[in-house]
Amino acid sequence: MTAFVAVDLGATSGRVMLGRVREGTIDLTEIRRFPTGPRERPGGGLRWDFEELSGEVLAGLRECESAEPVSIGIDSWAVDYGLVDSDGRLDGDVRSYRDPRTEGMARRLRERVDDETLYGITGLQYLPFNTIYQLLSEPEGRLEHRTMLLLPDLLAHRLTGELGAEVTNASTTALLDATTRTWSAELVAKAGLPPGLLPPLRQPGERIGTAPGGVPVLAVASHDTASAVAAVPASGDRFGYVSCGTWSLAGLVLPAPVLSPQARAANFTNEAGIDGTVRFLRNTMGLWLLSESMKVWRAHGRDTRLDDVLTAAMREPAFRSIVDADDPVFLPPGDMPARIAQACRDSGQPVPETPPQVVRTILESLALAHANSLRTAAGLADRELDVVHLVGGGALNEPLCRLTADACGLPVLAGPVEASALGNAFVQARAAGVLEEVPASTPLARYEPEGDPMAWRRAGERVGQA
Ligand code: LRH
Repeated sequence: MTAFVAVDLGATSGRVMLGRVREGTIDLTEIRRFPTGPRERPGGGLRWDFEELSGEVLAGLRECESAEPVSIGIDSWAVDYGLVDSDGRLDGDVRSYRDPRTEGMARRLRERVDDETLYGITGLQYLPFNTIYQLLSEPEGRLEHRTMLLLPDLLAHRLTGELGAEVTNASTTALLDATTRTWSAELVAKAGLPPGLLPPLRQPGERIGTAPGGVPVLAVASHDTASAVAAVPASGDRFGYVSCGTWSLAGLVLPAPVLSPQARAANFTNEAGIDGTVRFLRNTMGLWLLSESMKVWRAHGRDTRLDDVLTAAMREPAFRSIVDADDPVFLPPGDMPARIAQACRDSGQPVPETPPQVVRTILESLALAHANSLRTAAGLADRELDVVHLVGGGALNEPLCRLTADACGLPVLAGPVEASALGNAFVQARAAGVLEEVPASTPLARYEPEGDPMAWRRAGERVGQA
């Protein structure tokens, strides 16, 4: 049996998985799981503990040794990076995209590159934390004689000593040309970044080097969303997907980017996928709204179990209060229920008071955001959709899957849950020549749409969704 190690780092937890290929399928076994969340350093912003992260990954890799893996692949959340000096040492910390340091950076960039040009080159959704804005917020001179490595590339560098930038994740920096899939020298120059900052690009499936212990490290689709979408068990082109974890990424797989003014106005992204595909999607807050709320309730000593609160939420009246799940006010860590309450107050809706009421608001708002993104994507790309695949941790959230089906007016197929790890292992297995197609994993459940689609439309209109 052939085994591959998939290191998959999410913004709340990371895991080292073994993917064993057996009769055309990949069996995933979790070898190690650890929390990853960013931490506030007094006076120093919100940071990931890279030493702790790489220690966990190394420990996980050691635990995989007896399976004699063929290769190792690493994927993680996008946009964040470390700076490596000319001796190959990590200089400073890896900052979190939730750190407010990028405030005002979009304005600064706009003085040098207008929005139309930026979108025309990168095709990237405006998000305040895109790497280009993080780089612009670095202190004067800090980028000189440094190489920027996105997190999976930084880990690969720790394992192999090799420098590079895997292309799917590089496409989230706003420095990659979405059409040519090469770094945009024009943007690097206009943004005033040192020309040597960006390392050579590498493609999914390419060998990076050798890890301690002698196992090859392969570039996979190192952006977790790219790996998750590579694992969507769909065929044809009449499907949409929602990769649902900390974030909800809802959209389509396309053969080429859509760089139209309409796509820019709708704030759609064209991220690079495997095999030259494009992930045409919009990024919304996702289960972060729920996990941050749960954190607050638990901190206040409420014995809140997720399953109980989800069940209770579904007994609350429908469409009482809706929020815009895209609103940047929900981005930083902190008191989520209070921010949701404020958003409802500001829009003249009843204020959700109890955890079930807050959770009902979150679930409906997320389902609406999913439906809105998919409908807009289909319109912009001139596609018809028959089905929605919901992959990632959100596939375990039954009410959310059900409401997403209702809001979209389409069946939802839920699963796989570990889509990123599966896509990661798949790219390795394909490079090793032991699999050609992503395994058609059995969905956890199929949710048929119910209820009145117009009621969802009207609810969406409350938060400006057409
Ligand atoms: C999901 C994700 C998403 C990015 C965000 C920073 O984990 O990679 O695709 O937009 O994190």
